[in-house]
Amino acid sequence: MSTAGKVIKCKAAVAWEIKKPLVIEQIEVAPPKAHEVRIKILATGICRSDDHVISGAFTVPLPMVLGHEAAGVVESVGEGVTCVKPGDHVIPLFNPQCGNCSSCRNTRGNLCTQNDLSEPRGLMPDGTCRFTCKGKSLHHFISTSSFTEYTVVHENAVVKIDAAAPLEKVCLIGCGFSTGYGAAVQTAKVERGSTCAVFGLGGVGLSAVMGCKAAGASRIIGVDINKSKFPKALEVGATECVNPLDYKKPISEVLFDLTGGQGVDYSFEVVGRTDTMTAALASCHENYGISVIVGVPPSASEISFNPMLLFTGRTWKGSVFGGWKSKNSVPKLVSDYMGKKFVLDPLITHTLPFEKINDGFELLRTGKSIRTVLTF
Ligand code: COD
Ligand code: ZN
Repeated sequence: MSTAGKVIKCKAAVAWEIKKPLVIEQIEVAPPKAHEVRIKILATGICRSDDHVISGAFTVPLPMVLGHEAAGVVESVGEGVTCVKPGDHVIPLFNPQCGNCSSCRNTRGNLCTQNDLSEPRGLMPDGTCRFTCKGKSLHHFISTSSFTEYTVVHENAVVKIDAAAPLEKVCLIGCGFSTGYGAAVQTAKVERGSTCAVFGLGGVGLSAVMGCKAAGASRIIGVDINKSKFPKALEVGATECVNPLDYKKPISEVLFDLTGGQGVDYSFEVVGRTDTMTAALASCHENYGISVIVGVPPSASEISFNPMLLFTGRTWKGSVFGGWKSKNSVPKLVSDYMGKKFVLDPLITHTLPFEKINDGFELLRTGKSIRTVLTF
């Protein structure tokens, strides 16, 4: 029996309050309005940003259905939707691509003004919600909300992918993988034969390592204070790893020593700390070095640094969603995965049934997992 046009009752993990576990509830999901798409979610990763909401570090309106790194199948579409149809395999896009705003129109831009990241309202673009639970409206998370069996997104925040792609793997292309990989191949545009340093070897940092490797870097130095991260980094492409805690001198000097006094061509900050941001900048070549900030800094933090670091010619840039225009790039990244241009398996350390979502968060908080994928 078709569910199109009807309210769907299903399971979702609801964030009612910060610093509390998510609660599996039965919720009602309204049908998609014009230019909206209702998706049956089949796999979703747990990302650090979801946990930032629960810990209170990322302020959003509650109650909310979190989750944003996902893949699923279109259940039904609202009036006027032409980009997808029921049955299509899709990835929701936390960074939409409307095609009309200044960022979408600029060849170098990718942070669509329709995003709900910078000042989260937790609503559909028309200002309303599609989820209710116990008579209360639940907010949407960064244009996606995937910790639910069904979600509704705007057509600008979803893209069709190859139906043959394994959803429980390619869901990572919805956030973590693309963020790190794109920082290297898209934002920094790492050149063949170059030397790179990646600060922070979590899931996003490992994806940056993979991007440096795919771009043909000949040396990729992993930097992390937790040496248990090194074997996996070496497995996905790092050529060596260093632990700043093993040295008395600043890590930037260590990296200069390792590169014959030159510094690295490209450095990536994938930790989210201001001290590692300046250390990564200082580690790259004084003239043509490029340093990319991928980690989200603590809110309201500031950096003071010696402007000579930039005066000599270094470039310091940031990267959101790996610099990719989401609608254009996500299907291509899925094809590249299918064409074995990169792997995702090393990033997926745990797969759990959706009901075990809070266990998945615990694995993330205790540093035991890289990515946990929840299946429905
Ligand atoms: N020096 C070196 N490494 C360090 C240091 C330090 N001082 N401190 C911690 N680390 C290491 C940790 O040991 C850990 O291995 C790594 O840094 C961080 O890894 P994780 O697992 O905490 O984090 P990731 O890889 O999941 O990445 C999270 C980011 C920190 C990059 C976070 O900012 C993020 O998720 N960024 C993506 C931004 C984004 O686009 N968000 C929007 C939607 S998600
Ligand atoms: Zn994410």
